[in-house]
Amino acid sequence: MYAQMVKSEAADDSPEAISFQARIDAGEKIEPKDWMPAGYRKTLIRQIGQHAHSEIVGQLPEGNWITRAPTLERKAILLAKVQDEAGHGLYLYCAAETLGVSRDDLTEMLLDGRMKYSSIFNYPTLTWADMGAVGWLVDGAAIMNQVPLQRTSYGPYSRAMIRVCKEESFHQRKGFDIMRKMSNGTPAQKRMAQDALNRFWEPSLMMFGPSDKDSVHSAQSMAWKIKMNTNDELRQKFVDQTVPQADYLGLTVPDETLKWNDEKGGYDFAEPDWAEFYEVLKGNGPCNRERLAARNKAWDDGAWVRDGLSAYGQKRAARKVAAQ
Ligand code: FAQ
Repeated sequence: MYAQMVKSEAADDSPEAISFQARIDAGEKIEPKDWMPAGYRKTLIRQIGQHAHSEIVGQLPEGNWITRAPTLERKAILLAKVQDEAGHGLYLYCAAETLGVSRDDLTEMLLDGRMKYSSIFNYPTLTWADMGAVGWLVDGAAIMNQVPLQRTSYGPYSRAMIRVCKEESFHQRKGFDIMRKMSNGTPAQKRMAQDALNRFWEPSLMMFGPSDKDSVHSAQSMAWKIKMNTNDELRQKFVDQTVPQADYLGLTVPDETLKWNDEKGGYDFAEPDWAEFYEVLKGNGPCNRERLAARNKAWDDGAWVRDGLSAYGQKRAARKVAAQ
């Protein structure tokens, strides 16, 4: 149904497409029942779907530490944070559904590898300090990307982002608080914090996507205001925001080339290892298999709930017909 719907839309130089672009240029929001080019719909489904999957798979690295949090308070906070991520996934699946794709279709595309999720979640969380690094760096990068997306052209996506960003800000502060505690703790705790920063720095830079010269979708997505900034612009902003925070913690960003550049008003920094990034995207990261196995198991284990709900729905519908 989804493929059919995408094909049936008018060509890009049609009068509909021209007035659509004029609406985008004027800063209007596009709503689900409005006409939209096939490519716009397809790009949104890809991006919102990938974003939703990232929130859901993103529960796994932190979920790994719920049973081992050092105090009851830390456990309660982590539990709430992981639940928030599940909620973000649900808002985003709902936003994608307004484009005519079902949540089941999206999930199946994730499980059989047709859809991606963020590369960052294919890295393991080895110590408690990683809970700090994930909140500080991963949620920090997510916010950097998502704050501009509050102004994205598609109404349901933009509204989902407003809510998500409020919660992500809390997550980032919670992560920073763990890093602060550990950096000011015993020498062993400080070493753990530094080690977490060392391991999560480059993967966090990769979250913004390939460099602009290699980004496939940026130009068109920005013309449609699906994306508001390029990948490199956001990566630069993230580095500029995060380096002083690392300094405050007394930690060292693992990049010997890192240097303030007065002329550009930002840091010069080393590009992450793009060969590693593409390997992770191909499914060869440290935890890709484990993450997909966990999602497949959850999907299979939940089959009885979905079956029960659809049987109940059918029964109610049959009763309504009988009563008419
Ligand atoms: N990982 O042409 P571009 C979070 C793919 S939320 C995997 O530049 P685009 C919250 C890309 O899909 C994190 N794949 O693509 C949280 C494309 O492949 P395709 C998720 C990546 O779409 C925190 C190809 O490379 N956030 O973390 C990645 O214009 C803590 C070419 O790239 C979002 O999804 C990557 N890092 O720009 C949860 C935000 N980068 O589809 C739990 C919305 C690129 O053609 C715990 N998304 N690719 O096969 C976006 O802003 C964009 O989609 C980008 C990529 C910036 C991610």
